[in-house]
Amino acid sequence: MAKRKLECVGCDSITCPSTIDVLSQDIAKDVKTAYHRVEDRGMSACLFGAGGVCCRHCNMGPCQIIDGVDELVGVCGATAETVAARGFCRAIAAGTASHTDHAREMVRGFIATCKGETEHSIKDEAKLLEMAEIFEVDTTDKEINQIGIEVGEKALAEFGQQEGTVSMLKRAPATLQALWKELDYEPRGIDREVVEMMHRTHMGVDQDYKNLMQQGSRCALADGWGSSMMSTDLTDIMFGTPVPIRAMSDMGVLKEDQVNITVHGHEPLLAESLCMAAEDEEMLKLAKKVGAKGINLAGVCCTGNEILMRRGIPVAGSFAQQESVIATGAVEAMVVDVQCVMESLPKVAENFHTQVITTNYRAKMAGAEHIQFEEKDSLGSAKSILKKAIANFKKRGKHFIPKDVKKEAVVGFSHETVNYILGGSFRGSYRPLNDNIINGRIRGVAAIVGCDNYKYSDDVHEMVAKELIKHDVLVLTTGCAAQSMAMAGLLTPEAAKYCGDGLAEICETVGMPPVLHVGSCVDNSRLLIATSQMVAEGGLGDKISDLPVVGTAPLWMSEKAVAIGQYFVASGVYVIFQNLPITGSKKFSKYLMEDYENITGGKWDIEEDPIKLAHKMIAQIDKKRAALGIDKEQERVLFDMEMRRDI
Ligand code: BF8
Ligand code: SF4
Repeated sequence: MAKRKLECVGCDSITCPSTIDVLSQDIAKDVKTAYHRVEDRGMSACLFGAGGVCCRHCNMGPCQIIDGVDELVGVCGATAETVAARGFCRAIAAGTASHTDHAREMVRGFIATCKGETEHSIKDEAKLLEMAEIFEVDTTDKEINQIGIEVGEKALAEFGQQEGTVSMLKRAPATLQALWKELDYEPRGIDREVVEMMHRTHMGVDQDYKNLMQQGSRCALADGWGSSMMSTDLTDIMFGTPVPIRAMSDMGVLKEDQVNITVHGHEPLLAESLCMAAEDEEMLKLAKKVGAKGINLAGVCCTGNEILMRRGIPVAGSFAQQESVIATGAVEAMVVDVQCVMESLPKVAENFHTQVITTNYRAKMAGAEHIQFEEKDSLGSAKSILKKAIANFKKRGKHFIPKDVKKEAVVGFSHETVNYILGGSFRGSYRPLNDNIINGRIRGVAAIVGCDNYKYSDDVHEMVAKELIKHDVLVLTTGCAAQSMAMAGLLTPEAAKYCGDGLAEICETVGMPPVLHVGSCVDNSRLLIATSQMVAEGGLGDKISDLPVVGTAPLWMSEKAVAIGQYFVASGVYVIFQNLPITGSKKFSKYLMEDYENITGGKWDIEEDPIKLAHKMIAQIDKKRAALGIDKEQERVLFDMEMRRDI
């Protein structure tokens, strides 16, 4: 098939071979992607917006503020720091609301499951019992589903709770819990913090950027240590806590001779039900009837991560590839639910036989067909969706599946797995991780999380990760960043070849990749638990802020990333992005990027250049190592057999 020249400047930022290959085929010649729209729009970002100093919170504006120019404060008198803080806090509120509304659906689905109203069941009883302890549910003489109902109802009540604190905070180190109490950061109820944040950012309410950020932190903690953590745990209990599993990723996972269905979005109830339905004899027979050899499910974005981590179902693409996946012409249906779904998808699908199917009453799209996913008839809903896709198979016309680009990856590193993979199957413990940080084989730990963003080249995650592992920094990854890592071949033990000597030795001994896939964006809560367990294990200080641990979401685009960043900063972690809408205010930028370190021990930073960004992370790790007194060059002792067995 002939290729066309990609005539857009945005495409200079594509390095992914499969994306280039798909978009340059003849069949994709009329497809417009975000790369094209970046070029077509022909506008650079508004400097006021990019700097966070454009306010449209009331109809006297919009007001563009110039920091330090008296005439250019808002009509109401709002200064640059107030406007930047209000905008930043609204992003936290929106991100928290998204994770929270997702989590609420998971809790409701969990309760329905425990009541026997869905086709799912409890898979991880031990984890449910741990949760019962946290939520103070008496388990004596109760059968497991009853315990589940009581845990679920207590979890659900925390969304609307007005007083007290959310239960999961108890999992944080005692030092951090005490600090949150002192700072008045403890979330009282999950929804309450989002509502209060929206109120305080309304015109004429909170006009003190420091006070706004007090609520910004409380709201973000309601996300990380509240709704996201609940969602991750209940999802694990229902669908299984991930364990390492080999799987494939990239558009090459689509199959010539099968009905290809891609699942895109975030809520795993839909994806899990589709997985179950795709194994159903009736569905397989229907597929055969239309000439297909089977049903091939593949994930996109975070839903992709959920089924990849738990079932080894392949991932076809990340956020940036969602349009390209359709542009293969080989997808019978793209099934979507909520979040990160581009409005352009039905338009792209018009060029092919692909049916875009929306499934959630909260998220409909013009040009898509809606089939409501009913959680109480999950298998029935999933089958209706599959039937639609199967019927489409015969309509598949010219298509192009990039053949040689699918990449193998080892995924499924829940914080429990990290515990066991480094601690041995008989004594799960973070001791070996802490010891190897103390002895310097592992310099520190970095989280690379978050989205893709067409503003920058698509290999930023890969560049940052390679620079970090080269300097012996163990990388944990989630979200679309994890998918880029898979496509770059960094999620395999063989990627040890990119590591410094110390980290390479650990990876070779344990047989693990230097970049560990920890899950979807909601699963960043696993990283909070991992850091808490590192503190509990001892030897690396008594606070999360003492640990040589850092985080980044370099290519962030979603407001969820801001909420995630803030819950890490409020927990004591250094977080760096390529840009943030705060630079229009000197005071507010200084507050987040310098002063915050004296409040929580964590802070924000910005660096556009990926390699410099990685080195800022390394410098922060080294600063923490020096403070812990573990920065001295130690004599390098190679692992002997006994030490290998020990690890
Ligand atoms: O929650 S990483 S582009 S898919 S927001 Fe969206 Fe960003 Fe991907 Fe998942 Ni997370
Ligand atoms: Fe302008 Fe103040 Fe209204 Fe914002 S709230 S739009 S700064 S007048």
